[in-house]
Amino acid sequence: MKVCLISAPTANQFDHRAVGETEAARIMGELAPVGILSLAAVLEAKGLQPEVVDLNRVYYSWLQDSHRNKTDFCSFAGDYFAARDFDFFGFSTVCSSYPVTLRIAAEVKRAHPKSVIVLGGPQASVVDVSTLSAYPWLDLVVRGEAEQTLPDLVDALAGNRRLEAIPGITFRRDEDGEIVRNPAAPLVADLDALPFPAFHLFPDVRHCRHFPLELGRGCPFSCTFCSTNDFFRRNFRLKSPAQMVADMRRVKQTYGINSFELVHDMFTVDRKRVVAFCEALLENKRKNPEDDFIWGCSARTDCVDEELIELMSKAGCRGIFFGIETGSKRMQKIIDKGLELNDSAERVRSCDKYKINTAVSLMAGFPDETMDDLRDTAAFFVDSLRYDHADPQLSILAPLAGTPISTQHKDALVLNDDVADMSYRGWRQEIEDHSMIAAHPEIFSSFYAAPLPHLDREFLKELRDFLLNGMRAFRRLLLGLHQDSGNVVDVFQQWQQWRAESGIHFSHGDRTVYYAQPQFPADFLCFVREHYIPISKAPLAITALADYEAALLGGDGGYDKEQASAGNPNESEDLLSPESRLRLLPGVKVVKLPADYQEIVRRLRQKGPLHDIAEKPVKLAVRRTQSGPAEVRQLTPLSAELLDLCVDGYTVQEITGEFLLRNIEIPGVSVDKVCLAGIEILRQQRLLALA
Ligand code: B12
Ligand code: SF4
Repeated sequence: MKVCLISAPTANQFDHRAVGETEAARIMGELAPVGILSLAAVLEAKGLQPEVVDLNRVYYSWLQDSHRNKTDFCSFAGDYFAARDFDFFGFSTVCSSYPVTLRIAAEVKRAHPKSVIVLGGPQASVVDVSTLSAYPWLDLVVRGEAEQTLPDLVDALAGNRRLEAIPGITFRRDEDGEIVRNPAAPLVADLDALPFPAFHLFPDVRHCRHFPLELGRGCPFSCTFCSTNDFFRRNFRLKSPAQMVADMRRVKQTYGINSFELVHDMFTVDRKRVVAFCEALLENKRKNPEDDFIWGCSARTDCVDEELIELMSKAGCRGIFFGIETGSKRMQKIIDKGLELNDSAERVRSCDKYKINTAVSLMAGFPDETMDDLRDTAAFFVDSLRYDHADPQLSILAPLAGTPISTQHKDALVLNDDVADMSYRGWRQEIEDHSMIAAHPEIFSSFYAAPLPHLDREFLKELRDFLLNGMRAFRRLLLGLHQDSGNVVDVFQQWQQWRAESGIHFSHGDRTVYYAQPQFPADFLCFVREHYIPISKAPLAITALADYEAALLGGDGGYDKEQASAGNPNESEDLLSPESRLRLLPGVKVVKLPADYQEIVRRLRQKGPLHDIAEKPVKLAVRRTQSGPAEVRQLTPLSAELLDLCVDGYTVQEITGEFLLRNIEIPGVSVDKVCLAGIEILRQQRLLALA
């Protein structure tokens, strides 16, 4: 039997910008479909030769081609499969791209009517019966983990067994068209016994920066919005530390990659096993110092402590995804997450201390949520900005099929253009997808929004856009405003009123576009200066923060020499002569502020008062980096004088002369020595270069 396994399309990174082949290969590599590669390895072990098709790659080819050829993606994919002959087409499914996956499956059935069309993965598994009932071109759904089911199914389809005898499948019976749901298949008890996933069938994986490797399955908790706990039947399993280390070494040897995204929804359930894993990694590194593995994982804040975080950091952990979900104590109980929020904030701080980046994942739009709950979530979001290694995220609840929350509200789900996150953050929707979604809320519930009796939906969506884009454009100012006002939502409401009065309006569709564009931070800074600072309790601190952000955004308050020559990368080794002329390095700006920026940042980090920040003009050197936060250095008065003179194009000799004229001196040190030493320090700090 010729088997083709097809990944669910999940790459939306290509939608809004041109992405070259190298970056595209990296993106697709990092989205490697671990589930079907595991299945492909199991089939290979049984002597079959399955093929794997990555729909992300087909999508990328379509985008490259679409300027010349005006077909839609679905027909393009249909043509792609029409030219390939298989007996078995197995589609992996995820909620966000389920409609387009089903439409592509229809094209495949049209081109290969005798083939069997099979679905698997987290979405089809929970809407198996309704999907088969609604779409006659589909033959079968494999529910849940499929390493044991798939080989049996292939055997049955080859005529060696009856479908009724295969646990874990739902199928359309040939004789009468009836949909039959067999009992569930057993879980894979020993994950170590699975073969290494067939990454050799997925060439893009070699371009990964972070290689996806499965660490385990199943989470014992029961959050009401989560689908994955039920999917793996709350049965927590981990691969053994020895197996994980062996898999990581194998990746390093085969692909030369030592950074890993370890796939598990909730790795840290069992502290002892996390310790054992970290110790195995440290032991491996002692034996093989070249194995400098770094990795990221998912955890709950109540299943880690500072000591464990320190050990994880030593063992190479560089990123943790924390699902905090809501900043409201009340909502924590309602959604059965049950986190103690002060502890959660402490864990984010501990990770910052050990330089572990944290995704602080929050959600809003729960049916029971009130304005007070939303304020608490917004506060948790902004509070986490005080830690440089924290990356807060805010999504609007998408009720996933089969979850308690979507079942409870199934008759009150709301459909409009961009209600739930899935509609625009998930994979691109076509008109045809919209009609499928509208016709079958029970199958596509994640494209709907939950009812919000206590909140204004438009307010929530705009707040979300405001926070996400505000954090990117003016992180510390946002934190300062939150701290000064008591809650960022109050500032947001004032901003909403100001922008309406200032004639900044947008229709629903344009809101997200407006917030993502540079016009938003520019308008917002006007708001802060015109409206907020006059009523602020800490006008000086807020002015300093606003001036700093304005300078970074390219507004007033700073000067840079990006037009300066890029300079020689080894230039700090070149000797200075009296005739040497200096320039700011590209990307460096000098910003003048009315108050001590370092002190303001220190107080923001410690939630200290801002109102008594005193007037103290300072200068900062800021270097913008390509990614990540800008590097900031508050300049000593001497360095500030030197930089000023360098920016004005003076030679070392002229600078010395100016110093003499301005009476700048350090007792006991000659002026030329002060100048030379100061300039050397600025060069080592990579602020200055020889012109
Ligand atoms: C890694 C991951 C991602 C990665 C990308 C993964 C990729 N390859 O593209 C990223 C971070 C990008 C991502 C994004 C999203 N994700 Co995600 N993700 C995961 C995660 C954590 C691991 C997936 C994995 O590798 N699992 C391990 C393998 C072994 O399991 P598996 O994939 O389920 O495969 C097994 C079975 O399903 C089955 N199977 C799978 N395919 C097939 C096909 C056939 C033919 C057969 C027979 C069987 C079969 O057999 C496999 C082996 O047993 C899962 C949660 C989880 N633990 O699975 C969520 C999960 C898949 N994601 C989910 C969601 C909701 C999303 C987002 C929509 C979130 C969002 N709002 O942005 C986005 C969608 C992105 C998009 N643009 O469409 C949900 C899906 C729920 C659903 N009903 O579909 C999950 C289950 C988590 C959850 N919250 O419940 N995700
Ligand atoms: S802890 Fe995470 S994985 Fe576990 S049920 Fe809750 S949301 Fe799902």
